[in-house]
Amino acid sequence: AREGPRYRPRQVRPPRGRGSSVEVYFYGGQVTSWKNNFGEQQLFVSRKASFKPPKAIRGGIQICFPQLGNHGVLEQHGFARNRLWSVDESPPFLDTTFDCHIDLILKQSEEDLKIWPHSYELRLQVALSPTGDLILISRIKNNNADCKPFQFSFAYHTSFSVSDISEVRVDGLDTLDYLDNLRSKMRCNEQGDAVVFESEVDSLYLSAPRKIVTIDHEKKRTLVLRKKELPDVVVWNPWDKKAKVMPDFGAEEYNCMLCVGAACIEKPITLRPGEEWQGRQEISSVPSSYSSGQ
Ligand code: TA6
Repeated sequence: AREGPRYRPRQVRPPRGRGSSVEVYFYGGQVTSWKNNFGEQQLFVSRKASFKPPKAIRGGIQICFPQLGNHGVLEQHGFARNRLWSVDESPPFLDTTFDCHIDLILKQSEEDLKIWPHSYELRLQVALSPTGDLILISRIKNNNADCKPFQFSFAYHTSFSVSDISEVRVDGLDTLDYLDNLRSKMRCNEQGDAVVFESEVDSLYLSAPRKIVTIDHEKKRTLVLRKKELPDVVVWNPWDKKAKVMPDFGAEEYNCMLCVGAACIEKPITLRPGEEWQGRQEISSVPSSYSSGQ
């Protein structure tokens, strides 16, 4: 049966015919397409992705809240990516300088109260800048009437489309400590080391600087990720073995995707009633003449 409009994507295009565009699903509050000003697709979504419950959409930018991974009592990556969001009708609470944006809100549900007994407000603004950059701003507020604080982790689990994963390099993560989830141990990236990909990678870089640069040689393209209030960076590629066992992921698709996203995991955020937090991730896609030193 045709899914209702709630499970169909919303296209967002800037005025004056700029080439950029963004597509968002209310399911998961998830960006599933971002085209830069040249009209080039920057994000990866698996051809085997499901766009309705119970699986989160495989790819795009998953909103992981209130936890990342399964280091907590909730389902993997929390519940926000598995819920139906709605259009946020209240006045844009965030950056109103953008002439192209969509504002979503995830409303508290009775079922969720049972698994996460806190009253919260999670609002997301997805915007395109005049130069075609993609900006995501999330605002989380503690609305607990019982004066209880709550703690959460958060990630923009961002899957980029790349030409050939073995041709991709991530700069800006050198000298950082990182949690290697494959070996469940802390490691350290040496000075000047770019992150390159020859096998499965599942890492959480801690307290990364504000700018992360992903360089895709074949596409002659550089993605620059900037972030605020999101100190950590998740980096993930399942490689061939994992790819084969994920039902919503094509066996060969590990070659053409890379997840690099801003997160706040190592030190979860605590909000007291009435307090709020804003986490911002901005990505620009520039021709690869750009050097990461800039
Ligand atoms: O990137 C962090 C991570 O937790 C990886 O360990 C891997 O599990 C990935 O997210 C995908 O998780 P998912 O629940 O979407 O299959």
